[in-house]
Amino acid sequence: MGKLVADIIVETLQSAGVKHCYGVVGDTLNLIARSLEKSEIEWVSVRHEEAGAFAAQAEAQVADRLTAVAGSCGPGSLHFINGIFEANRNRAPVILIASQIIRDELGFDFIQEVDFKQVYRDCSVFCDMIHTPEQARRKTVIACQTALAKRGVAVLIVPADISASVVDDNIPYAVHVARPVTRPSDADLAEIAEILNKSENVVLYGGSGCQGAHQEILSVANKLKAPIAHTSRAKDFLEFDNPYNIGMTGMLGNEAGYHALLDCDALLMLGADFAWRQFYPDKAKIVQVDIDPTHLGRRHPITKGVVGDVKATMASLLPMLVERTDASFRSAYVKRYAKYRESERAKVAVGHDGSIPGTYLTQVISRHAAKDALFTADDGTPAAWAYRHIEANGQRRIFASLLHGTMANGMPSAIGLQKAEPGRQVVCMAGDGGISMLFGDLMTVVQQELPIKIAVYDNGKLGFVEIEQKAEGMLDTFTKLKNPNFAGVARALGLWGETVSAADQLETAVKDWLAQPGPALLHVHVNPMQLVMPPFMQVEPTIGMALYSARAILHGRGGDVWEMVRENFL
Ligand SMILES: Cc1ncc(C[n+]2csc(CCOP(=O)(O)OP(=O)(O)O)c2C)c(N)n1
Ligand SMILES: [Mg+2]
Repeated sequence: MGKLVADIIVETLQSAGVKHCYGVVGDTLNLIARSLEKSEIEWVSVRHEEAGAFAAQAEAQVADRLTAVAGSCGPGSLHFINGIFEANRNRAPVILIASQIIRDELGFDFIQEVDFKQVYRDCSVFCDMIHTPEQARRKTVIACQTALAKRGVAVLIVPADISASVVDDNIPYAVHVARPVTRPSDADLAEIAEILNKSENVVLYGGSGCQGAHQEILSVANKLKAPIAHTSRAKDFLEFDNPYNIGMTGMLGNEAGYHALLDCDALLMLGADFAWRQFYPDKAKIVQVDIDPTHLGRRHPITKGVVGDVKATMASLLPMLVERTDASFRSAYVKRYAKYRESERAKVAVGHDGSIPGTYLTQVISRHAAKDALFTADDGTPAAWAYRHIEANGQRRIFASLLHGTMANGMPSAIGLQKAEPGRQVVCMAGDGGISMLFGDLMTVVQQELPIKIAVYDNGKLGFVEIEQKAEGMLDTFTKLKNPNFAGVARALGLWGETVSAADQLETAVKDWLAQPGPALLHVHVNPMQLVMPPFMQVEPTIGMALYSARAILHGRGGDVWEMVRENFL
């Protein structure tokens, strides 16, 4: 008996593990929507498709399962693009069903015609159209399988006449996902062991590939008496229960991690593809372990690169390493890191005049949030504060746009996390710029009855960009934001909403906010002059700040300079 292609597509998505499909319905998608309604997949209506893509990629990451988004033809499926870039860069298995105008009109600039294959080619691991009704099942299977196996976005373009076709569907194509354990050859392992055994001071440097390998990494660090530095993305996996931790490197990092990498003789990179080349050592031998062979040596020249899962590779390497007794190099950096943490803690306090620095707000949130809370943070100062001031414990997770670096990721990602984990506390740290960008999807939070807790870090500006401009010696340009009372807007939309401006009221406000049973938005006026300091005072930013100060004073804005100095240096 014949089967409707729309049903075949949805059935295949369901068998591949899809639980939610985020999107906005319309014309060419309507038949698929009807099939979805009959299926076990839950449809989540969003207000802007971009928000749906952010949500899907967050769900895909936290639940480690294929998650779907679907759009109508033309603008509908085009709107996902920024979230699709985010998903693909985060290696999140997401499938976009991009519905298309009928085949007969393709190629004639028909109304709403968009060549999705061109548009999505650079941000997907699979991008193809179902050309005939007969190939519907096979192509949907291979799209799902590619997203899961290559870990990224599959874009499946589905012309409306194909969804509406009925075909004989009796060939049992099905999604197969293999999860092999990969480790380097014995010869490769022997070579790595020799480099590490012969080096004096070794540092381990972990990236997001360290997920699930905590114990094996600590065993290697113990044997080599090596400190462990990590990227921001690896914070969730390496900061907790780790006496050898020396924190993050990079612009968000600290000086212990930064200097250890520059001072070591051998660097063992584990599942790290950190992009900024200036943070790599020039004189040390670098050994890189990565599951993706294309990552080996692509950021900085390396001595030896091997392919493997971090967990399996460390377990195989351990017996080949010579146990050391001298832990003085490691102790020096662990102490340096402890000193940095202490001084950071001392610095994080109520601002002058009782104002609320973003760092202080983040510490209060960290103190009161659940032990297994899921955090999202908008690109901008909220992401910087999240990675520096949310305490990791092995259960908490932080989701920020570290690879794509997009604004507005926070609140929509929180939607996906809460859909995936209805029982967990989900906290979004939003910028005033970030939240405004996809503001409409606060209505999705309400419509879906998701008890997400949103804190808006309202500094009245595009703060991070203003810091960049100041570091370049510029006066702030086009960064001001004229904001509404976000709490009032939240209440009008159906969320709980409160505003807080004084530091002495913050603790109570945060507790009230987190205790709300439903969606809640805390609007916090944060100190607008707080800077994100790099782990070292680079020469360029220092000169830049001096130039900015000189220009600001010349423009009669000496008060701004004084406030910036007072909030950050005094
Ligand atoms: C979609 C997008 N547009 C622009 C930028 C450039 N950008 C990076 S951070 C930022 C400012 C963010 O402002 P806000 O959300 O208010 O956070 P703040 O840094 O002020 O705390 C901008 C404009 C970007 N990363 N993504
Ligand atoms: Mg801002």
